[in-house]
Amino acid sequence: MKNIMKKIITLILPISLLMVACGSPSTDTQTQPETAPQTETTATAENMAKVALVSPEGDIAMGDVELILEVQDNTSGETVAVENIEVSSKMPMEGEDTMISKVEIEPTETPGQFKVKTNFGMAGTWNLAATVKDAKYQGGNEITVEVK
Ligand SMILES: [Cu+2]
Repeated sequence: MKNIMKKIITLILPISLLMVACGSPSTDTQTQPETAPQTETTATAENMAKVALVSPEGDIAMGDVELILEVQDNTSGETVAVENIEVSSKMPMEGEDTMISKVEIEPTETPGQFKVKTNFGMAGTWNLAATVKDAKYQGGNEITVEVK
């Protein structure tokens, strides 16, 4: 019985956290799946990659944005043509629930680069948590974006 209650609580908690959005209309914020748990595959230095923001280079304005993210080999820094990436777009709020924005990811003509569409509904610091989804490569990191 205790275990069942624990399960129910851990299911309800994240949902209730997502119910409240701050600052922007609730239509702007949508549920994103949490970052998937690490796969069982053992990672070595040869198949670790990171995700970097390549565009835009300057200031990012509030509202709808199109970003270009690139997957790079951790060791060589070279672009890696991975199958896909997962990205979440969140703004941590002091004393309020984290704002979570919808993210759309499309491949570009350049292998290893992805077009990421999201909405920065508020000025301030946004965190893009990126995870590599590929049979050979793995890795993930957070990209911090200052929105004006
Ligand atoms: Cu906010």
